[in-house]
Amino acid sequence: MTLKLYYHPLSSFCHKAIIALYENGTPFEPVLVNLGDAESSRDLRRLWPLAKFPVLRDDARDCTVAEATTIIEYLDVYYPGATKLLPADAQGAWQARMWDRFYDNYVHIQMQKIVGDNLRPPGAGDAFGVEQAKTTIRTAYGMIDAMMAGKNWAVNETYGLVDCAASPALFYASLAVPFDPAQRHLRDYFERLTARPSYARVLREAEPYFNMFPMSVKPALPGAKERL
Ligand SMILES: N[C@@H](CCC(=O)N[C@@H](CS)C(=O)NCC(=O)O)C(=O)O
Repeated sequence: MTLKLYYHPLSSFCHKAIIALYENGTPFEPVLVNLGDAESSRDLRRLWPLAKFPVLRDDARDCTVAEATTIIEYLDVYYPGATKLLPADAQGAWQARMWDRFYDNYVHIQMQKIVGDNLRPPGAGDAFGVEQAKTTIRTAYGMIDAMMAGKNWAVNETYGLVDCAASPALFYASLAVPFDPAQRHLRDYFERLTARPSYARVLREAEPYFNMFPMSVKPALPGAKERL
């Protein structure tokens, strides 16, 4: 198989890339990274010394592609499918890139800051930074609620890059900063994202790892609470 994806099933940025692969049924070999295992860690560092995942290795084209956004752009160009992940029109393209940056920088990375605080040594937490991150996420939620009024998908009413970015960012961020029930456009958008078959599959595959999530509140499959 030509494409290998170095990933972890719980990793939010990996979810973003895997959604894109599942959207188009793109064949790939998943390589589960265990940074606690010397060999697995060395294999990833050989490709990408920063040891951040996802990393896509394309042997057929002799390319190593890091960064979830770039992986999605790469797939869109070299392994296209029925779901066009980046808009073809110039207006849609800059909007997709802007809102993708928005979700990564102001939701996803802020969520990582909050979650990562639980992994710091005792006494080395950053309570002030965590509060700042929560404030940023709340501001972003307000923007998303306004932006999604009367819309199904983020750009051009077509599922694509921004929706891939939004899915794991909102899934994990909502554990740290629950949605305001009054923000119904945000809530409805999130429900559409988690119901999308590509992301529903990613979440089903992540479920066995949910208990590893380093916060007292654990992720759950959408609808799981209602089924209890
Ligand atoms: N900017 C990168 C971020 C990737 C990232 O933060 N990945 C996390 C998992 S979600 C990771 O590699 N964590 C392992 C570590 O930091 O040791 C992207 O967009 O792909």
